[in-house]
Amino acid sequence: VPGRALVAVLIAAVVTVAAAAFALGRGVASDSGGSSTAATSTGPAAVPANATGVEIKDFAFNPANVTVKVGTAVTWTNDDSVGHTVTTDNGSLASQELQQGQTYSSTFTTAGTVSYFCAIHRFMTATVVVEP
Ligand SMILES: [Cu+2]
Repeated sequence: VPGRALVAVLIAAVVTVAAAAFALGRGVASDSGGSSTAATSTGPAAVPANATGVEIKDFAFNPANVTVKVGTAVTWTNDDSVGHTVTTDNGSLASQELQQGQTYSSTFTTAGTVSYFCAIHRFMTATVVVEP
């Protein structure tokens, strides 16, 4: 029956528009947030594919070695109660002293291996391997 087919098409169109509006709303919300990490962790689509995280915990970077593609943003989060830094000798990474809960991010735009350390506790060393 042609009439019923038309109704089905209309319903499909409305659902599509609603889904698009919902997705758009989520995008705008996460862009304007800045520190909306908690809000955006509710769905897998909210976590960018070109981002990864390193936890600083118990005087160690975890994982100590991460491999990422060029263009990837790495975010370090200090979960220790003492301050740490994310530092390289050449200054390519130079965080402030991160207190508990604070984060530092850097986007890696050049392939290669970046060895870094905590400037306060020089025994804390780790690497980021950046693949082309
Ligand atoms: Cu440290």
